[in-house]
Amino acid sequence: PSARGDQWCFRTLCCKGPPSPRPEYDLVCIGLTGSGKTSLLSRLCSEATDNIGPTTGFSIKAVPFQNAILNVKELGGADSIKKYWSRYYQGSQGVVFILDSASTDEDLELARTELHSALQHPQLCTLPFLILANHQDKPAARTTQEVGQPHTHTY
Ligand SMILES: Nc1nc2c(ncn2[C@@H]2O[C@H](COP(=O)(O)OP(=O)(O)OP(=O)(O)O)[C@@H](O)[C@H]2O)c(=O)[nH]1
Ligand SMILES: [Mg+2]
Repeated sequence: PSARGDQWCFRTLCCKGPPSPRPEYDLVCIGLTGSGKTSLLSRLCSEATDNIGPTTGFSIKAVPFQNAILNVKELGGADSIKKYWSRYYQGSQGVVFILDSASTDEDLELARTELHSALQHPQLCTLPFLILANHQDKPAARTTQEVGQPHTHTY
């Protein structure tokens, strides 16, 4: 190999420097049980989404994007866990709230109540807030506009 080639190899292997670090942000992900929090985060991490069970407690995933890494803390949505959500809000820099757009009206109202208390929580109320209307593939799914409408009872 020529001296030039050696030099090229050396430069390529040694002089490239570390990849520029991506900024990291800490997010909290909430929503009723079954809304699809773990499924969504697993998909974003290119992990298998079959055999996902309800999250007991919380789970943290580092979700890589081109310009940033989001460290997302999912809080399980079961009733026994939901009541402790606010204990895990501290340090969050953003919020993702997942809705099941195909749920019953009753569950959607329950989700609305939880969403409103999260939006009003002192540790969350100033943060960027994403509300994701999930389960859009189901025939019964409400559109994002319908999800946003206040529920009207029809008798
Ligand atoms: N059809 C459909 N099914 C979904 C979707 N998202 C999640 N699921 C299914 O819904 C079920 C519950 O999903 P999870 O991701 O465990 O829900 P979760 O919000 O993490 O639930 P908890 O951890 O109990 O709070 C699983 O069987 C998923 O396969 C979706 O967009 N469409
Ligand atoms: Mg989960």
